[in-house]
Amino acid sequence: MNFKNELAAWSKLVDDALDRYLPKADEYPTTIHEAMRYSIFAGGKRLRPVLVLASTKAVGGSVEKALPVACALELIHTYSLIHDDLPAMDNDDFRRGRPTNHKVYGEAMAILAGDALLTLAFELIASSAAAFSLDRVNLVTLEIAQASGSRGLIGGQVVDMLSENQAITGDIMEYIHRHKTGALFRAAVRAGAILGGADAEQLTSLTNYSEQMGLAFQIKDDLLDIEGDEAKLGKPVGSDVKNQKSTYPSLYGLEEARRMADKAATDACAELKIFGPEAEFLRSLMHFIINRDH
Ligand code: GRG
Repeated sequence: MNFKNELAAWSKLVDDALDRYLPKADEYPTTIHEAMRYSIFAGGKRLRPVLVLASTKAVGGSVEKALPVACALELIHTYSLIHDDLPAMDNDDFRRGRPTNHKVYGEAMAILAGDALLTLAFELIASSAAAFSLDRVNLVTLEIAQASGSRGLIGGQVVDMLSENQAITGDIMEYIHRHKTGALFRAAVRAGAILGGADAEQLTSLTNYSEQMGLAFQIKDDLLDIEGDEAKLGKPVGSDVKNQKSTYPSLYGLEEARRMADKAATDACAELKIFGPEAEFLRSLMHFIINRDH
């Protein structure tokens, strides 16, 4: 199967599993279940769950058995987006081309929908004990809890909020991205590897892959933002780099940011050399991320 078809097949596997794991929209109390489903099925790329599955496959694990943990990562990612969009945070009206959760269900319900998704994520991880040893489930729980907390995703969000409207150093920007974006990618890859029974060398290589991949993803995200904004304004790409908030292109310039993204992607793939064809999907995923247009 080629990469695009495999990505579509795994995304469908994840979507179907999410549909099974989430309470149905008509289950009482219906509003919260509708609100949870509204954001989960809003057209996300499913990168984090697919990373869990690809990583487990790379070390010879079972994709089917890893599905609850894969879905848990998507639930946590979606909760963070719902909360990030709230008026107290980014105050966004649209996400994935649709009105944000709080615009449809109100602020209180959006907060609760995010809370419920985060809680369900850990319920799903715990339910994996039926398919894996308790040791592995315990390690995966630790991994995902740490990546989601104040030393991970939430820490990144806090530093981002506190840095708003300030000139920040490259180190602070790196902290923000490593935590806000990188932590969940890293946890996804490591969780898949742990579930699949990775040895120490495999786990180290996959961890390094995930960190370089997260960096490449973030720089690409910054580049897409500039290209999108400037296309809308009819300006040549890169003309407004100095007026942007702190991003890789604004701190390092457009050309250097592109070079950094390419280097991170190359370094990510180099980490996969100890794996055989089972890691082909991870290599292609890196290329997909670095070449994506949204
Ligand atoms: C509120 C705890 C809390 C955290 C919020 C996720 C987040 C932290 C903020 C959203 C803004 C942002 C740009 C975050 C960086 C991570 C990122 C690029 C998210 C988008 O990920 P994609 O492209 O999204 O995988 P889809 O929609 O495809 O799932």
